Amino acid sequence: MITLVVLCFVSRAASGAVPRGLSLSFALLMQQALKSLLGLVTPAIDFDREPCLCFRVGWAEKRERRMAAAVAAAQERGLPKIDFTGVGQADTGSPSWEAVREQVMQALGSYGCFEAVYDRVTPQLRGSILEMAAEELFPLPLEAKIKNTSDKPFGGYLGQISGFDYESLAITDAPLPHGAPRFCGLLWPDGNPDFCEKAYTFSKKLGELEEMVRRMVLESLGVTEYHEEQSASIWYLLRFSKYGAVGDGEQEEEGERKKAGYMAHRDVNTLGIVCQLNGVDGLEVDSGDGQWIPAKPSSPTSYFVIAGDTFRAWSNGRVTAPLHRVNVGGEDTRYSVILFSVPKDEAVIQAPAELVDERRPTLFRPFAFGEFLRFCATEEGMKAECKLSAYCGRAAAAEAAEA
Ligand SMILES: O=C(O)CCC(=O)C(=O)O
Repeated sequence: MITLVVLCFVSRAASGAVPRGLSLSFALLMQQALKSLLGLVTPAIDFDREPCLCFRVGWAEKRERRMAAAVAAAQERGLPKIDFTGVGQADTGSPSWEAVREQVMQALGSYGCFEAVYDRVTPQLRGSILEMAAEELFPLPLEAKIKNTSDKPFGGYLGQISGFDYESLAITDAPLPHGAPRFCGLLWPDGNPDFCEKAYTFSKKLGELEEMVRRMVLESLGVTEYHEEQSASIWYLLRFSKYGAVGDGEQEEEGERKKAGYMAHRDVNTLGIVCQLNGVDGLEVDSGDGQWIPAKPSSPTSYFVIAGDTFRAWSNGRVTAPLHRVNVGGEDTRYSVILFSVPKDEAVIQAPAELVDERRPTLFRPFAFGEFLRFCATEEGMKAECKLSAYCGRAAAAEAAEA
């Protein structure tokens, strides 16, 4: 959810076709974003200002080599990898907990993301989740899938976007006993008890990882006393996503190969735990210096933990919320499932006094999460490069105070 992002895809949008159901300016914006995602628009640095035409070839080659070297360096560097094996919620204070905690804070402070090796979800359970998603959930008729509705923006079924081969369904309160039965009861006449039970166990285990990570951050920042209050203000959403296979040459349009993915975005919630279900890579995270680092799971027990805007605001910028995207262009369908921790609408996101001082003044004005979410769904919010800064960054806060 709550990754207020528009799915992208494609040569279609990049070549000018406007997805139905979107306003023209928003569609143009999307095209721009898509073109940039697909490398069709030159980035901010104006590489096109060549010094002299006769040096063009050498200059372009040098530029390509420089860029290739930067990409290779980012790929080599990879994302931090943290092993949670043997570390559970009951281990708070143990040396192994503290060692993992240090790495978690370091990773979320610099990248806002890391690969977690977490063996509490067995590869068998993970395999069943893939099987159920690919063979039972996504093949359901559209009439069934659209019953997955929500009163929150981006909280239910997403799909049927012209030219974008992407679909997604979400279980609200998945780690609670009522979440999966409510979802399954709407989609299958018999409530699919097997799906229900597995989705519940899976999200409960991921919820435990989410809670550990959040606790470690609060401990590192010396504000553990807020953990319970923060946990009470959060709910969980489990989102299944399917990125259609791009197919072979037959689907090429005007010589351009179709691509599928999710354009670069920051999540707005607290944390997201991404599980790439099949072996189709595509998730990439901005290194902070303009390079995209591929998030390739290194084991069948790997997950990517990604911090969202809310955690960034609450920690007064100690936690980074990274730009990330999904870049899929191959012949295989990609399946992923993500557990998001989402603040309740009425939760007020405000950095604790302990995290604010003269040297580190508050970066964002306090905001009610539901209001922020609604802003993100407006055209202004969609356009904003950084939604959090646009909504409640210090400049925005100063303007609001003056008005
Ligand atoms: O499917 C994925 O791997 C990640 C999708 C994503 O970035 C999101 O839903 O926010």
